[in-house]
Amino acid sequence: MDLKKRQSLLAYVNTLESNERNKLYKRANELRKRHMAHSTKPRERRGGFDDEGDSVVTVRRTPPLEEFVLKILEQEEAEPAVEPGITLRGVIVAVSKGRAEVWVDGETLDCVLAPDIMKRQQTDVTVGDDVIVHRGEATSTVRQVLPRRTALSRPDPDSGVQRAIVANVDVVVIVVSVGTPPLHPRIVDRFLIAVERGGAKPVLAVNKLDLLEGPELAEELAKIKPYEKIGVPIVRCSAQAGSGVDQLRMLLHGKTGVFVGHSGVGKSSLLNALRPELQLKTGGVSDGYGRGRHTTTSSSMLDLGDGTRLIDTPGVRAFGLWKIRREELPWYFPEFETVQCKFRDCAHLREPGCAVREAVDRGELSPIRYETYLGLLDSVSE
Ligand SMILES: Nc1nc2c(ncn2[C@@H]2O[C@H](COP(=O)(O)OP(=O)(O)OP(=O)(O)O)[C@@H](O)[C@H]2O)c(=O)[nH]1
Ligand SMILES: [Mg+2]
Ligand SMILES: [Zn+2]
Repeated sequence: MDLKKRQSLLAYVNTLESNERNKLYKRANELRKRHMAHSTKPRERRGGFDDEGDSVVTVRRTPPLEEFVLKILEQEEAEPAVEPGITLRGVIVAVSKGRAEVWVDGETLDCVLAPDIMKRQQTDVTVGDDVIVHRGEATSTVRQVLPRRTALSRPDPDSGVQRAIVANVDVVVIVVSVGTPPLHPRIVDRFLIAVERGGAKPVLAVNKLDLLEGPELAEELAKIKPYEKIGVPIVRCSAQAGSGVDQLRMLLHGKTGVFVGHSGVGKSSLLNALRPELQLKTGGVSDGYGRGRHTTTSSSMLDLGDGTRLIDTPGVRAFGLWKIRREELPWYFPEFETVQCKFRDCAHLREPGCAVREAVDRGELSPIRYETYLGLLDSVSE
């Protein structure tokens, strides 16, 4: 067994509850006893005298118990034991290291992840995933993650591996706020690309409308005009005043949706406004820049009871795009097509006569969206 395999199996052992672990160690001990009884390996010689007059004493080396724990786990991975229990289909509503909560027929099962699934947990297991669960006498185990209909993912800011945010949602509600925190269009552009790539539909929710009025409000709302132009459904709302909440409810009715965005924009507050019984924890905004306090720390799926399922997620600082290709980028800026740049395969960068660039200069295309585009182009050209 190679080192990686050993490490991943040992990591799995650490996720087991103490009674499961005790059972495993008991079995390993039995296995070791049998092994020792049948072992034909020559005994180690130490001290005493052998045939040739050398001094020897034979002692039996006892292999560490861990070896037998690993042996059992490896064997079970190759051919899962037929334990008593039933196989069920469910949906993941929360995930933690090595474990998942799964809704099965209206009941929440606390499950462990099978070792082969745990190995790729960040990429392969997330809230919204449809799964096959084996419900045993003591433990329920997620045995299989079913193919996703839609996905939303990003590179993990620390490790760089692909990290699934949610799976199988119909609608992604990108939440921004006016005032505190101020409306940041750049993250909206990035989310829109990730949503389109993953196959879900976007909705832009502009929250905290109660905070501003007059020219200040107009200035913030001007930032969302480009999204209106490209046909993104927009809800202007206030979780506090309750405005726009009905419109949001209508857009989400009967669907599975997720709320994403920076910390402190009011994702959890909007969910509470949609269904006060949820009583999700909400936090303040902490500094002069109106940055949130990362109140929600893990994603969870909530059932509104009318066929609507909504996922609350922790606020993100930034949002990267997973392995996007340079040629792919202009597809996600549909407004570029409207000006019909005459160059085929134009990167709309510095090419003289590029219609996109000219339209930006004339103010017909949003300079902010164009800047996002240039930023992304730059990041994929490295
Ligand atoms: N004035 C006003 N404040 C709001 C509104 N919506 C949310 N807030 C406040 O904004 C702060 C952050 O709200 P949360 O709902 O915790 O924000 P979040 O997006 O869930 O933040 P994270 O969980 O950290 O990602 C709280 O103090 C809310 O009371 C709104 O419509 N108007
Ligand atoms: Mg929250
Ligand atoms: Zn061009």
